[in-house]
Amino acid sequence: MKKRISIVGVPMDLGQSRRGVDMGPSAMRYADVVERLEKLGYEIHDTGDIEINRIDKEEIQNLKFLKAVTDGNDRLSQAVDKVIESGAFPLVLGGDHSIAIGTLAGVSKHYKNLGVIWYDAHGDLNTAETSPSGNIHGMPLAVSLGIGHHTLTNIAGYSPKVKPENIVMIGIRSLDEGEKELIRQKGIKVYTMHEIDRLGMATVIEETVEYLKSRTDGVHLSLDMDGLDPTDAPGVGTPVLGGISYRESHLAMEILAESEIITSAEFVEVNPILDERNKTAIAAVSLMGSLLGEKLL
Ligand code: 6HN
Ligand code: MN
Ligand code: MN
Ligand code: MN
Repeated sequence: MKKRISIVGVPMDLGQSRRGVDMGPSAMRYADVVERLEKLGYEIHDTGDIEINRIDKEEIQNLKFLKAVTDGNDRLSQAVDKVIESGAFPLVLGGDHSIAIGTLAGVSKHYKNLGVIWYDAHGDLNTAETSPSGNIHGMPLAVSLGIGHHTLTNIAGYSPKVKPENIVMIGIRSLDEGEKELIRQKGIKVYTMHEIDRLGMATVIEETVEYLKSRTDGVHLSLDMDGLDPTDAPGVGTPVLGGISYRESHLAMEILAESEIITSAEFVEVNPILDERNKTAIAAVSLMGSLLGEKLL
């Protein structure tokens, strides 16, 4: 039987303040995500986009658009849950990174010890108390650890979604004070840009695979395109200089493909309004190809 992938689009842009990232799923479809993965021999089912309610009048301190973000993530978690129950691989296309809350809520109930690779310039470990922006896309990893506003942590009716020792963060180069404290307090494994420069991406990913393989029964890849350097991925809302190159990212995806540990994935923060000729969406789709087994020869 052909291996199946179900694509779930999430046109969410309310987790941050720059409009346009809601068009990310369209941009990645336009970059031929379906055709590219079909070529690898998969049966692709594009389930379309999750509905995002754009009207949110509730004002909650330092949690912008809390209700709309909660509702969208609630629907996303149900959609992802269904995909896994159908036996397909869930491939979620964002949208801003707040959607990791819903993806992880739908995925994690199917595993005893879900591993998470957080590929990002940022930690996304803020709470309303520590966030400098009030943007929920800076909070999804904390929420998944059970830390944050209860409407977010309780999506899908259980909490936490992930244990700190099952997380590996890669590409990190911009952390707020509260995030640094949480990383130390929880002992989360982090490869900042310093370790990537020092060890090389091959070693970083090989160590990541080794670490997660022994302790988890499934691994979710949450890939924020701002983990890449802005020269390679300019179409993101919160770019940070000094990032992972396009080539290093391909190498990372290829080693993950060989490892066969990845059981679900999401690609987020593609903002076509800020992009150059769809470059960031094209890069994202190319990385998906490598993650799912595409080879150069
Ligand atoms: N992302 N740490 C900053 C904040 O506002 O909390 C930036 C977060 C960026 C989040 O890129 O997914
Ligand atoms: Mn279920
Ligand atoms: Mn992020
Ligand atoms: Mn980021």
